[in-house]
Amino acid sequence: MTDDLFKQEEPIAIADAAWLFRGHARDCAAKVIAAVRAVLSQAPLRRMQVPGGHWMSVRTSSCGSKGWVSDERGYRYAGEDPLTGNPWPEIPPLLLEMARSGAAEAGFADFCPDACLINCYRPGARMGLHQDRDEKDRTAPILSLSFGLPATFMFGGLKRRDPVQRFLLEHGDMLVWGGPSRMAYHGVAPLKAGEHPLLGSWRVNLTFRRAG
Ligand code: MD3
Ligand code: FE
Repeated sequence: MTDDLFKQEEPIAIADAAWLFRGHARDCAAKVIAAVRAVLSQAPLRRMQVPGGHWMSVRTSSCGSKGWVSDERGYRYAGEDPLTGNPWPEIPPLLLEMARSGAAEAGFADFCPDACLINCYRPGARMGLHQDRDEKDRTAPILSLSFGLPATFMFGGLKRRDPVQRFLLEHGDMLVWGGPSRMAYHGVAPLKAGEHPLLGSWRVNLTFRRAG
């Protein structure tokens, strides 16, 4: 019982300037999920096509002045949702504040994300090893929040062939990536089936970025 009171306070350094805050967003998860649902009512989840013609297994949407889009022509950030033709919904104030304060806790003052990518995983969905290189401003960190079913996160180095570390990302976990780790290869192993009390058979991951 008392253990709970002291748990998950200290961030874990997983790489140079990369921090894992276990359970950071657990207590406000229901509010976060409500805010995400409101965004998705304006900008529905969809599966994106990637260059080469395949379809992602992860379902995505975005909020912020920029949203991440992909089609046969490539990946990019766009001001409008190609599905609706509308600007992306604004980042809900609660989420913006969590991103700002979380980044500050990891030592990144004045993080001002203009894009929040919403990644939703059903069992079997995965994300292959990749770098996030579509953002113009790579000095800004990337902050991620995970909710729902746990996933095995894969974290490599600056070269595709560098060794990969694996660790579990669970409901409420926050990761902050800056400095040299900002360009590290990373991915998500196929999601295992399960039931989460708040999200059923889903994993939801939010990543806040400065797309520029
Ligand atoms: C490490 N998303 O959207 S979040 C992505 O769980 C993405 O949906 C994963 O990779 C997900 O691009 C992982 C953690 C994460 C996000 C961005 C990073 C780790 C990162 C950027 C650089 C290094
Ligand atoms: Fe990524």
